[in-house]
Amino acid sequence: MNKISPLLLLIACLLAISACKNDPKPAPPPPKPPKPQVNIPKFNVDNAYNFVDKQVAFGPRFMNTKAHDDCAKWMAEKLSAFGATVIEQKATLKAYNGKDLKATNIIASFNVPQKNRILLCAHWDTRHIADYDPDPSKRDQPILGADDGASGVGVLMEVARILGENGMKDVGVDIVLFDAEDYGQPRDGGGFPQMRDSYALGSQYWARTPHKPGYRAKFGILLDMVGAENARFTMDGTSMKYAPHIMNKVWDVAHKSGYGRYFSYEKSGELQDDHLYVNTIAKIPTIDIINRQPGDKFGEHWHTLSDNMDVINKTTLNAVGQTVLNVVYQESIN
Ligand code: AHN
Ligand code: ZN
Repeated sequence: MNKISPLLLLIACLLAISACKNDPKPAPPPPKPPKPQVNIPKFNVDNAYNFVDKQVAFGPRFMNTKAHDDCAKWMAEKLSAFGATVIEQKATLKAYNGKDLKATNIIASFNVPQKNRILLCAHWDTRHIADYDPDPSKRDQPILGADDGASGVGVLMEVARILGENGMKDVGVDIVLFDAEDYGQPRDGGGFPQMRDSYALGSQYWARTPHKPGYRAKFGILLDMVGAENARFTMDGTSMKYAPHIMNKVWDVAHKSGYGRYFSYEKSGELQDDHLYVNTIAKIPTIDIINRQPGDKFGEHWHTLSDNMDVINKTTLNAVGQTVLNVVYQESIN
């Protein structure tokens, strides 16, 4: 008589089912969806290096020269081919020596309708005189500007190619290549009366007259002299005055990405670079990633005829390019 009555079994089953149905305990929450992860694309440093080399191959690229205008055309065409909306902003700017400089700022925009924007910038012109060359007889010659000019542009052109190929979410990017940064008055005046703010004429113009009236970006990053082997990016006083939170953010990303040896938390003196005018005139908090050696000196090759492809180092270009990409794609999830 060990048999369970079929009737009892049925009742037990029904009870079990109803117990389940009426369980007062809320169902356990479904496992949390993983934090939205974007796959951050890999910076291709060979492309960046070739973009630097290509600019240098045009020769010295200062205003009112054919090499300058040919390089502008190449950059604008390349950036369009990468899928950017490109604006060439032309202006005639008065130099310390009285010359009228025919300048072109190049603006390459991605995800144009997006209001939340990041500004990435560099200057593309090169200095007309090697006024710091060790050989005094050569100080009137123009420089190739592989580091001072081409390096920042080369990195940003590769960033542009990647943004065009991969797209981005919840953020737009404007790459602004400033002209007429480096036609500043030499230390000795060059035989002309002292002129204030004689450097960075292109960025001063753009900051007063942006490519779109009322242009805003959440923050900006300027790249200047980001190609040398021993580059050391310190926290300059101008960036720290106007955009300390951006500087800390970018430096932290660089360290987390494994590029801490280039990005030093050491503070350095204030700098009159393009970012000064983007901060003070356009009022966009903008930092400068710029090579500063001990004593706040620029690299040995600075404003000399040695600023050629020999100083360009792929490991440095990669550290900067991947850091910038990581910052941009971090913004696209936050
Ligand atoms: C001056 O020397 C005034 N400013 C440094 C900015 C600069 C020059 N960047 C490249 N060349
Ligand atoms: Zn320079």
